[in-house]
Amino acid sequence: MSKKVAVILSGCGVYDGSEIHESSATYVHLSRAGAVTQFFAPDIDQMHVVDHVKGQPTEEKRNVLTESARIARGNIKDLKDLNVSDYDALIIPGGFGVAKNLSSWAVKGKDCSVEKAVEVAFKGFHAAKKPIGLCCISPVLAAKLLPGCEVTVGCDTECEKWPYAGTAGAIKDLGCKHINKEVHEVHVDKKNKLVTTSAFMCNSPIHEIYDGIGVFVTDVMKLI
Ligand SMILES: *[C@@H]1O[C@H](CO)[C@@H](O)[C@H](O)[C@H]1NC(C)=O
Ligand SMILES: CC(=O)N[C@H]1CO[C@H](CO)[C@@H](O)[C@@H]1O
Repeated sequence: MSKKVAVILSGCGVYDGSEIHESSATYVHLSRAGAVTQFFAPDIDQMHVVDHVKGQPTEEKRNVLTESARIARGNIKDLKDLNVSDYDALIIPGGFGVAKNLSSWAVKGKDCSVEKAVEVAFKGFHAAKKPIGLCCISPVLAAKLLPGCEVTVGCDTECEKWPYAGTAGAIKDLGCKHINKEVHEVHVDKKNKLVTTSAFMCNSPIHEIYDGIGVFVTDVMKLI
């Protein structure tokens, strides 16, 4: 029987939704591993819509589920209908949508709230001892929901290669352990069945991000 993996998206586009390449890499590597992917997203408005040419917010309104459906090729369900017993693992790709729509991390940092349906899904998989994979900025969800857990978002010292290294500090402030890892590496928190990798938190060529997500997906599958 093929393993079934639920993937939660947060919109379509790095600055206001899911990072498209991370989502696509996840989908490709899951397919190669023989898994069946089912996408989910919350049926809510995006915090805002960013013009990806200008890098500036526009006046438009867009819906997270509708936008995520573009990446999912229509293979998507409302997150409130996710039944943990139907899936073997959960993966949440990165992108600012995680910090703007799945949580308010972009605005409030470690004092953020997490979207209710995301919290229910996350805690459901964790309670069922099913693996959870988080990449890029998504590990902040684990840091917020699972105090004491171990994650990586890459490196905790800011430099040209690691422009978002401050995130690691905020994760530590939440009482979690941050482990420095390269873009082609993952950290596995065995106790919590949590697999994390930096992906685009690292300023590195896209093929390295793609390959890192390959390792990440393989390690999530191993924990099933
Ligand atoms: C979830 O799925 C299980 C197994 O298929 C089923 O027994 C249960 O009733 C479902 N829960 C909900 C809320 O639909
Ligand atoms: C958790 C969270 O902050 N989600 C927000 C995503 O964006 C919408 C639209 O602004 C808000 O309603 C949600 O609260």
